[in-house]
Amino acid sequence: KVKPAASPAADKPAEIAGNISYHAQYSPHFSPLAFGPEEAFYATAESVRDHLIERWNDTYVHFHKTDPKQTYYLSMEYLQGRALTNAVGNLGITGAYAEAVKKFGYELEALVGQEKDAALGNGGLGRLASCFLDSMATLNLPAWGYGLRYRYGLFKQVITKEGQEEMAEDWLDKFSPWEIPRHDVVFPVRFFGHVEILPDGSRKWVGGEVLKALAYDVPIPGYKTKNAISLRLWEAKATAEDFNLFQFNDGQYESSAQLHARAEQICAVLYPGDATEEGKLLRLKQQFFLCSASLQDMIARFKERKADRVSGKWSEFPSKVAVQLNDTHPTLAIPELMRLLMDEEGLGWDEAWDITYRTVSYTNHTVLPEALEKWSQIVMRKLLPRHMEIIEEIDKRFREMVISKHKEMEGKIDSMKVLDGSNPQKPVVRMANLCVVSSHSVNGVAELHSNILKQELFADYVSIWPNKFQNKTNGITPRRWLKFCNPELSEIITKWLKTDQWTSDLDLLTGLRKFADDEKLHAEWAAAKLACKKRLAKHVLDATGVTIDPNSLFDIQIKRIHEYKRQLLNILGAVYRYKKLKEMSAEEKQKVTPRTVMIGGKAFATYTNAKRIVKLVNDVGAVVNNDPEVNKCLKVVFIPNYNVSVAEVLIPGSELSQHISTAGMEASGTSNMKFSLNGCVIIGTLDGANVEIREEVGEDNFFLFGAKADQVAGLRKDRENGLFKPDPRFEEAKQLIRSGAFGSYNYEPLLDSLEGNSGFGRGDYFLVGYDFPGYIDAQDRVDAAYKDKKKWIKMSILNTAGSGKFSSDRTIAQYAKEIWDIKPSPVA
Ligand code: DL6
Repeated sequence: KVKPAASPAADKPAEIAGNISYHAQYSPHFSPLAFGPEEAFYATAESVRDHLIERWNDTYVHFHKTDPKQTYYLSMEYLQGRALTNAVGNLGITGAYAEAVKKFGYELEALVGQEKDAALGNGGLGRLASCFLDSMATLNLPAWGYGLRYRYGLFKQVITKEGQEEMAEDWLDKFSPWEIPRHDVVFPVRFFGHVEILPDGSRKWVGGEVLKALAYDVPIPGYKTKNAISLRLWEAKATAEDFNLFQFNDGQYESSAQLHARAEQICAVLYPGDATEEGKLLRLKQQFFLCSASLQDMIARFKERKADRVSGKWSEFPSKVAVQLNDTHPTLAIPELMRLLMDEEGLGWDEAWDITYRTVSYTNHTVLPEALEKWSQIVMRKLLPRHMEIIEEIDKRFREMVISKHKEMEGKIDSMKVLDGSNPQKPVVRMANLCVVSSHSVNGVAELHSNILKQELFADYVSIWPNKFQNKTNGITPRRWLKFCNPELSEIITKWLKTDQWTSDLDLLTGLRKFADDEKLHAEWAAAKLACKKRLAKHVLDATGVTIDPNSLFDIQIKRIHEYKRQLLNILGAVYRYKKLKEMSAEEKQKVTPRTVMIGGKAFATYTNAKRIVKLVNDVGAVVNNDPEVNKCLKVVFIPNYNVSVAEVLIPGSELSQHISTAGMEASGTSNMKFSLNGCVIIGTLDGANVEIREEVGEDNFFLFGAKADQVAGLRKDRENGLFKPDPRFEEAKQLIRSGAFGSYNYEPLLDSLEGNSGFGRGDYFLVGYDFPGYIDAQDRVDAAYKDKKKWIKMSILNTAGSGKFSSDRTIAQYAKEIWDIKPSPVA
C-alpha cells in the first residue's frame, strides 16, 4: 500500500555516494564523528542492501501472484563467505559503487576486506548450498533456502606451538548488514511433552516446552536478473511469558530465564560437540527446529497464495512445494510434515504419506559409515514423542510392503529397515534409510558416488525402486569462483571469447581450446597467473610471516582435514622431497623445480589424528622454511584459518592442486572444480568428481595416480593378510619424522595409523602407503611438466576450457527439471 521509495540510481555514483552518506547518518551504528573503513563498509553495504531489498520484494510479490511450484532447500549449513563483492557484481553495479566510495577516499576492495565471513557451514556441503542459492536466483527459479542463524559460525582456527586451537568465530560481533529480521514471521516449535489421544481417535502432541522460531531473511541476488530470492535463517527465542519476573525480583536470575537460556543454546554454534548425551540432544534439537519452522512456513505460504487452500486442497501441495533435504541432517522434515498434515490439518495416513513422499527428495553426500547419521530411539522418543510414533509406523509399513510386494528381498529387511534394534541397549533410527524409504528421489553428487550408492550403500532398495536413484554432479558458481575472485583471468577470457556470456553459460569456455597454443594468449595467461600468485604471496606473508617466491610452483591442498582426504600423503611427500634435497649437491639443486607446498584446512575439534596432521604440517614448515640448504627449492606453509575469503585468494594463484583422497571415499569434492576453472592443474586419484574433471579437461592435463575405487576393498584385505610390502621411499619419509628432524612432538600415534595390519585407523585404512609410490612418481611428472612453460600454460588453459560442465547453473537446472519439476519465473 505504501509507495516504495526508489534505491539510488545504479548508474549515478554521485547519487550512490549520497545514499551511502545517508546510511552513515541515519542507519547509525557508530559515532557520527567516525567514518573509517569499517564505518564506510557498513554504510556501503546498507546502501547496496537497498537495491537488494527492492528486488527481493518484487520477487516475493511476483511469486505470490504467479503461484509457481517452489523448491525449498533445507540445509543445516550455508558457507556464504563475504557478500559485498558478490552483491554488487551480480547486480552489475560494481563500477558505480567503486567510483562512489572513492568520493570518500576509499577503494572498494579495501572496504570489502572489512566484512566478516558468514561461515555457517563446515566445508563442501555448506558451500555447495551457497553456490546453489546463487544459481537458483540466477536461473530465475522459484526457490528458497532455509537454515539456522548460528550465533557463532565455524570456529576460528588459531595455530600455536601446540597446533590448532579453536576460538568462537564472532561473525555477528557488530551486526550483519545483509539480514532482515522478520518480526512478522514467527512459528512455535515444541520439544519433549507427550502424545494425547483425542476422543475421535486422532493424536495430538502436547506439553513439553515451546520455543519461537524467528525468521531472518538474507536476500540472494541472481546474476543479471531482477530476481532476488531468500535465504531464511531461523533463530530460537523464548517469550516474555517464559520469563519469571517473580523469581528474577527474588534474585533467582538463572532460574527466572531458563527457557531463554535453552533457546539461546539452539542457535549458539554450528555443530555442537556431540560426544556427550547433552551434545547429541542439542544437535537433534537444532535439526528439528530447522525442519519444523521451515515446514510451518511453507504450509502458511501454500495457504496464503490461494484463499481456498485455507480449508484444504492438500492434493495440490506436491505440485506447489518441493522439499530438498541436503544430506540427512534435515530428515525430521519427513515425520514433521506427516504430523502437521495429520494432527494439525486432519488428513489420514495414506493421504499425508502420498503428499510427503511426492514432496520430499534427498541428496546423499557421503558413504563414510561414521558420517551416516543414526539417532538413539530413546533420545528421539523423549524429545519428539509423536515423531517417534510416526517413524515407527513408516518402518512398519515399509517392512509390510517388502514382504507383500518384494518377497525376494525379505532376507535383506534387517539392513533396509529404518529402525535398528540389534543392540537392545542402544536402538537407533537410521536417518539415511528413513530418507530413502520416504523420498521420491535420491541422488548422489558425482557419477562415481551415485554409482556407489546404487551398487553398494543403497543397492537393496534399487530392486524395489529402480527409478528412484539419480546422479546430480555438483557444481560451483562461476561468478564468485572466477569472475569476481579472478578479475585478471576473467578479462582475458572475455577478450578471447569476445563475449562475457561465459559467466552464465560456462560451456562457452570450450571456445578457449582453439587458442590453447596461441603465444599471445600464453603471455597474457601467464601474466594473469603471476599477478594472482603475487596477491597470494602477500596473503601468506601477512597470515604466517613466511615469504614465498611467486616464481616457484604453487601447489595447494585446502579442505577440511581428514584422514580420507590424505593431507598426510601430501606432507609425507613433502618430507620425502626435503630428504632428497638434503642429499643433493648444489648443482643438482639448480635443476630442481622450486615448489611452495601450501596446506590449509580446519580439523574438527575432537578429531585427534586430524589435529596431529595440522601440527605435523606446521612442524615440517618450520624446519624446511628455515633451512638455507633447501628453502630456495622448497617451502611448506600451513595456511591458517582457511575459509571462503581465503579460498578466493588462494585458488586464483594456484598452479597445482591436490585432490588425493582414497578412491571411493570423497563423494564429489567441489574445490577441485574451482581450481580447474582457474587454470590450475590437478594431481589426484580417480575419486568423486575428479573422474569427470579428468574426462572434461583431458587425461593429459591431469596428473593421475593411485588405487581405483573397486580395488580398495581387496587392497585392505591384502594388508590384513600381511601381503602389503611398503615402498622404501615411504619408509624413509616416516623414518625422518621419527628421527625427530621436525621436533620432539610425539608423532608415533599418527605414524602408527599407517602401519599394522588391521582395523579402522590402524593398518593404514586409507591406503597412504599403497598409494605413496604412485604419488611420488606423479609428482616427478609434475616437476618435469612445469619446466616446460609452454606445455604447462597449455595444460592450464585446457583446464579452464574444460570446466564448463561444473557450473552450479548446470547442476541446478538438472535438479529443477529432473527432481523438482519447477520452471524459471523471471520478474519482468
Ligand atoms: O556434495 C558436497 C560435498 C562433497 O563435495 C564432498 O565430497 C563430501 O564429503 C561432502 N559431504 C559432507 C557430508 N558429510 N560428511 N562427511 O560434508 O559434500
